[in-house]
Amino acid sequence: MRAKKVEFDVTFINLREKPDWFLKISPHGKVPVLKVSSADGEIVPLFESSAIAEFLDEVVEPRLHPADLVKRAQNRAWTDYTATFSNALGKINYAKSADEVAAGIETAKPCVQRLEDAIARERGNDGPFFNGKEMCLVDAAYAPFLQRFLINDATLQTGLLDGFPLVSAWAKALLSDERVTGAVAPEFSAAYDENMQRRETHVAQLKQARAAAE
Ligand SMILES: N[C@@H](CCC(=O)N[C@@H](CS)C(=O)NCC(=O)O)C(=O)O
Repeated sequence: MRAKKVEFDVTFINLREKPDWFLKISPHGKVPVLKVSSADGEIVPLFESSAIAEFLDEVVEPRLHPADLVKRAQNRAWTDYTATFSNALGKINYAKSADEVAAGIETAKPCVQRLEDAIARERGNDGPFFNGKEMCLVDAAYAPFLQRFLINDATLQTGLLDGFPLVSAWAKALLSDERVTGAVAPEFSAAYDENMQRRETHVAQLKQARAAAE
């Protein structure tokens, strides 16, 4: 919505204490949910980020999906791949020991390699976004996962992205863009750190040890 300059109201919720109004409108109790007006003026909740993004792309100009049908299908396929990608990065983010982090890095490498290959093969320009100069729906799909990984990587320093210059530059472009950084609650970084502590992750242990040593 920020990329399309749509005016909207956003309510951030605590996922550990989901409000009743939210549970009433979210079919599977997950975020995001977008309330929109249907053709007959009824307010209906849309859910699942991909479905929401596709809907917005159909109703609000400019189109972020490529005009070319094959390219569009390829983009949708890479958006689907976020499930595998986020799963792999989750193994690093939620690792409870240095050994688990190291194993997570090994699991993530082939996933990042696939993205690196896709950009090298399919983009045909210097970016900085997945398709080129303009942000697209694939960018919107990957940004949250890259954002969370990079918050932790500032501490973990896995070097995971170092071997993948295209993905690395892509992540940098996304995380220096206000449409991405402005999409989370102002207290996001602190709340994310607290989540890491609650889950007793290795990254939280490292942060605590460093803070204690300072
Ligand atoms: N495939 C869904 C996943 C939504 C999802 O997993 N949301 C998470 C946060 S990123 C959530 O609401 N979790 C709360 C819960 O499962 O209770 C999408 O992309 O919209």
